This record gives sequence, C-alpha cells and structure tokens, in this order.
Amino acid sequence: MFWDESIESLERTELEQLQLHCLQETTRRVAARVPFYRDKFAELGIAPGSIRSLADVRRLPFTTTADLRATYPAGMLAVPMDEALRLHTSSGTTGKPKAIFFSREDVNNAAELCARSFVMTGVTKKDVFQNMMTYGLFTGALVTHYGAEKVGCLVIPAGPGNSERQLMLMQDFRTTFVHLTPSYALYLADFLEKRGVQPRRHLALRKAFVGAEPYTEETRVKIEEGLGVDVYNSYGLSEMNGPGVAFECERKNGMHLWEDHFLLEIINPQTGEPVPDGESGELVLTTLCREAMPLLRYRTRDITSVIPEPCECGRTHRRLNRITGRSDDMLIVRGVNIYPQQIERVLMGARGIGRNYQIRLEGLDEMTVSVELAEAGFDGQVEHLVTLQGQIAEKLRAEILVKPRVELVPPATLPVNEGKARRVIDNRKL
Ligand code: DLL
Repeated sequence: MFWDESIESLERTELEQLQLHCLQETTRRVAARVPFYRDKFAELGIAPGSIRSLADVRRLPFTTTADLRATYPAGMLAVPMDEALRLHTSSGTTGKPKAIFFSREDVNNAAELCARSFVMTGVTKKDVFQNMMTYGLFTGALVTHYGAEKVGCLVIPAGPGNSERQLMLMQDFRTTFVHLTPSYALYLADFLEKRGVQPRRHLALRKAFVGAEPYTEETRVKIEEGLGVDVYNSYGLSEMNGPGVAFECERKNGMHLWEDHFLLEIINPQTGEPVPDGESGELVLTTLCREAMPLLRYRTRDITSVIPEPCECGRTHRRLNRITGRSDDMLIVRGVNIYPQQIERVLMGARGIGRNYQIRLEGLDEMTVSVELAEAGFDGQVEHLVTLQGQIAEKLRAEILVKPRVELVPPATLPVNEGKARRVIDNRKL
C-alpha cells in the first residue's frame, strides 16, 4: 500500500535529480540566510552556486550537535521568526537542549512522511491509533499525531505511562496500532501479562511502531510476542523533523529513508570519509526540503549501514539497517569498546530473563549488569538462579569480551522511565 506511489517509487535517476535540485536550493538558502553557514562557506572557500552533483555534498561542512548548542536558541533559523510555527527541542541530557524550528510547510512535510510511513505497513483511515510517545517538546508524539490524522485515523493522544488507562483505552476504542519506545513496549507487555490480558484474544491491536531508542531483533521478537503485534522500526531525530525519517515497510527488513527529503551519507566517524554501501558507519543527513531550519551534513552519531539492494515492496528509497548504537554511546570498559546493544542482544535472547535491565559502571571499570527475571523465571531453587547467572555472565563475556558481574533481580524492580530508558549508569572514577 502506498500513500504517494509516484514519489515513493520514483525512478532512482529522477529521485537523484530531485535531490540535486533541492541540495542546490538548500545550499543557496543557508548561505544567504544563516550566518553560521555563510561564515563556514567563506572559511572553506565554497561558492554556494558551485554544487553541480550529489557527490559535491562532500565539499560542504559538517554540522554537529555542538554547532546547534553554540547557536542556541535561534542562530540556525533560516526564516524570519514570525514564519516559524512550531518549536521542538531534543531530549538533551546535559546543558541546553537543541532548539528545532518548523515552518508551516515543515509541519506539513513531517506529517506527510509519517503518513507515508504508516500507510506502507497497511494502516488505513479505519485504524485507531493510540499514541504512547511523550507529548510536548519531544517530537515523538506530535509529529506522528499529525501524520496519523492526515491518513484519517482516529488518534488517541494517550502519551506514555499509566498502563491501567492505556488498557482501558485500548479496550474501549479498539485501538489497532500504537507508537511507543521499546522500553515502554516491554513494560506494557509485562503489565498485560500480569493482568491476564491476552492481546491477540482480548485486544484489537495489530501493529506497534517502535522507536526513539536503539533496540535489537531479539527485543522486537519479545515485543511482538508480548503485545501480540507486528513491530515496525521507527527512526528519526528532532533535527530532521523527529519521527518519520526512516520506517520499515511490510517486509520488516530495514527502514526506508525518505530520500526526497533527506540526503544520506554513511561515513567513517573517525576520518569523515565515506564508507562503501553495506558497510557500517555514522549516518550523516542533509535536509532537502526543510524551510525553517535546514541543516547540512548533520552528524547524527547513529551507527548503521545502507542496504543497497532494491526492496521487494517496490519503493526506490534505500533502506537503513537497524541502528546498532551511537558513535558516542560506545562504552570503553577495560580498554574494550562495547555497545549497550550487544548486552541487550544477549539478555533478550536468554531464557528465564524478563524485560528490563540496567548496566552500571563503578569504581575502576567494574561492570554490573542487573536484569529482571521473567515472571515465571524462578522456581524457588537457588541453585537454578546461580546457574542462570553463570550462564548469562559467560554469554556476555563471549559477546563483549569482558566478564561483568550479573545481578538477577525480581520482576518489575528496576526503574522505568516514561521517556527514553536510561540503560547505562556510569559512576566510574577513572
Ligand atoms: O527520538 C525522534 C523519534 C521519536 C524517532 C519517536 C522515532 C520515534 P530525538 O529525541 O532527537 O528524536 O533522538 C534522536 O534517538 O539520533 C537515535 O540515536 C535515537 N533513535 C531514534 N529512533 C531510533 C530507532 C527522536 N528506531 C535519537 N532505533 C537518534 C535506534 C533510534 N535509535
């Protein structure tokens, strides 16, 4: 199913022509309107009219999170302030957030991309959408809210948390799809299990769009089983509208990145050089249609790779593999590079293990992995616990090359965040 078939399956050559045209426009606009880029171009000796091919994008400067912080609050604005219609901020953990402005056209485009993303998995106006992302400054809820309204769905702006009320709404209004973080999805699955709700029997729920945080294939399977749904990966970032940048189609095999709106590069995060298709690196995105706040070569810090083969669904926009981590959330423990996702993969694939975990780093590089047992995971025999603990520690050692202390805790005892999960607590004194 297509929302806009002509653009979603546009011939590659035409798509690339369109991209080039938009890239040229964007380059000219930022040079004329954003002092940050005007100065950068002057420094690098770039004439804004000199972009002649898509490969020329590599002559343009990168933009980083630090640049957005340095130009906070409105230094990146490319339209007069009274043309800005909406402000979102990114969920920064320290200091000032990043402020992201939307014009009327940007709000509309963001919704359009979400509409495309929903419809490609079979969503229609008959569907009922319970939006469990956080409403507010975070883009996660509002942007998808507008997208689902565009499709014509009934939208229930539930926000996350209050699982009792979520269940009531799902039952009373026959919710068919939800959008939520993987951590809340796992929590909700636990809640339903405890309440004796069998989602496939008792609910109308069919699909869950899951994103805003990295998660693994193993977690997808757990959510699919726990909520009785098909899970589609939903990727985006505030700087690029929020959700709706890349979504999975019905094949559930990589996320189509909407290339008429974003120019994609994958680079080696150390050298800044491009990596060949199919190889892992940092995703770098240039906005092609954003009016209020266009960004050139934005360093997302997200590690992924391009799937170069065409998708069977007929869409020509290339797919990204699951984000395996961020180039800056890599942990270095005893000299070894570790991504939290490696630990998650082991835990979520292990039998007897529940749905929440936490990684603590203390002292001089001591790593503890606390993980909840499954509801039915403990038969009261301590030696079984000890065996399970040993097995998990061993599996983790094989995966991350460091043997952590493993702590098995009762179900529903680790903290749950309403927004993004805080999986790693680093109190090391290094
Ligand atoms: O998280 C936008 C969003 C909301 C996307 C809802 C999808 C669903 P930010 O708060 O700016 O925006 O955080 C963006 O979150 O750079 C990734 O590191 C991470 N992220 C988002 N989606 C995924 C995903 C929103 N599907 C940052 N898989 C991004 C892995 C994700 N990481």
